[in-house]
Amino acid sequence: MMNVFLLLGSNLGDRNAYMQQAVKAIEDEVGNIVKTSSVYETQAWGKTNFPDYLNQVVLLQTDLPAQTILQKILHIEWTIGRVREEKWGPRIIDIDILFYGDEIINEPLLKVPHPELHNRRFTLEPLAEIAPDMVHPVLHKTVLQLKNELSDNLIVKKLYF
Ligand code: PH2
Ligand code: MG
Ligand code: MG
Repeated sequence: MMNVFLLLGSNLGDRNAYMQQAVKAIEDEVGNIVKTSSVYETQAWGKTNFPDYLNQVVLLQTDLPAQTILQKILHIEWTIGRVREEKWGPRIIDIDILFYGDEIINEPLLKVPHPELHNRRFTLEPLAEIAPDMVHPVLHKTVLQLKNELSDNLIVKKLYF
């Protein structure tokens, strides 16, 4: 079994409902969720004039290959109703693979660990809540260390568990 960390995000419409739909679809179609972080409300990163996001990290265990997981999460985004538009633009749901065990994947449409993970407080705060000791297989630092070294000071606040 592989430990797979996913990041969920939503900053458009009924954010709570979309996040819940995503968690349920992941359980049904991708694998057993063994841990979930709290839900955080986070300032939009990249283009900061966009509405705040909800973000949450989930840990699941699955035997599926990473490419299959990618196909499944794209399908889930699509069934929830995501329309792909502007890069970093508002979206009702986004599901990204953060870690796939400690594997390093460098394919055109799939880079794991997520290449921006270590630069983003909205990712590292929820990730550190459930996996502070996880070692980043490229940077060889724990999630907690990466969080402590962040220079991203956009607001990230824990909403509820
Ligand atoms: N996702 C992005 C761009 N900016 N900002 C926050 N706070 N949360 C996100 O999930 C997010 C973002 C691209 O996927
Ligand atoms: Mg994303
Ligand atoms: Mg994405």
